[in-house]
Amino acid sequence: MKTEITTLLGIQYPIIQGGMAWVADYHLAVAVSNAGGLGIIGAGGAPASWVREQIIEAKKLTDKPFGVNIMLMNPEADEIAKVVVEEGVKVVTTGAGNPGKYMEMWKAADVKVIPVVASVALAKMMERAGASAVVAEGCESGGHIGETTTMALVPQVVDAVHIPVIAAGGIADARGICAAFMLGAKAVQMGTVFVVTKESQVHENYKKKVLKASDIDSRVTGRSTGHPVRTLRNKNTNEYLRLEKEGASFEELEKLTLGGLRRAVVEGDVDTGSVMAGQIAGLIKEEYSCEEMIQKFVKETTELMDAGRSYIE
Ligand code: TUI
Repeated sequence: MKTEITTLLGIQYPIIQGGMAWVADYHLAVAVSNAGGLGIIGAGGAPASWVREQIIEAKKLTDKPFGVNIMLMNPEADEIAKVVVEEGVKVVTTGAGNPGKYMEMWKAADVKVIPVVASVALAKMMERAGASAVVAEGCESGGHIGETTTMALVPQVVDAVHIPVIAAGGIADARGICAAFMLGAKAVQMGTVFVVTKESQVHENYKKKVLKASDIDSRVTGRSTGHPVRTLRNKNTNEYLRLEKEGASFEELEKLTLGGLRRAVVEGDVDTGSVMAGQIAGLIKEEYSCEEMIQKFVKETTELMDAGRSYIE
């Protein structure tokens, strides 16, 4: 399954694991990279020292390329941006902001930069700034999201830039991967499917909640504050959405989300915690190892691609 992205990154399959805060640690990233995809360590809101330790552990366990995702709202983003250079990380993805101010430093260090974008405007700006590729992430995704769906966003970004585009949001099987290729993407990034893999260190309650979710179980909180976040519905989202409707202040709403992701992922409090997951959670019913899952995707994607002509008479 060679594409512009597998060549660019030196990986076997065009499958990238999302850099999910609190979830994507070195265990998960190494499992995905060793299975032929691109594993990513998600810095999330963690300190730079944690990110450095994770990179060091990952290097002990794989010779394959892996990446680091820098969530740009992290107060230590400036330091993390330097850590990835110092530790010789080959690929950096960014989220929740514009990484423009780091681009020169990363390019000088030969780091491949792949910003996650939710709009054509940011994709074009990132191409001009020297990005190697972009992830076009639709609002089906879990966590912090933009406005536009994957189906609408990906072809518009593909037409707007010359660098390869990676599709994300709402993809969790070979059908989604094929659809992404049809939209012009050269790879996919998936998050929710990797949350429930055997190598994922998230609390068992979190995995169970994702595996039990149906198609209509996600909610978007924070639209009123300008920070929309998709999570699986629970006591926390009910309370948040009620307060948001009543016009609660940013501070009041913030109190509900603060630390919520850690509470859900680490402590397993999936009632008052923040269970970030994409709309595709309803499709995910089984726990696989990363190797099993990636092999299944590759086999089924190849079969579906070969069967392509049979879809029209
Ligand atoms: O970043 C993500 N997803 C995330 S980050 C995250 S950590 C978090 N934890 C608690 C509350 C809130 C966040 C969880 N999920 N995806 C990539 C992404 N980036 N989606 C949307 C964007 C984005 C949005 C606006 C990128 C840039 C942007 O504006 C750029 C500008 O011009 O400033």
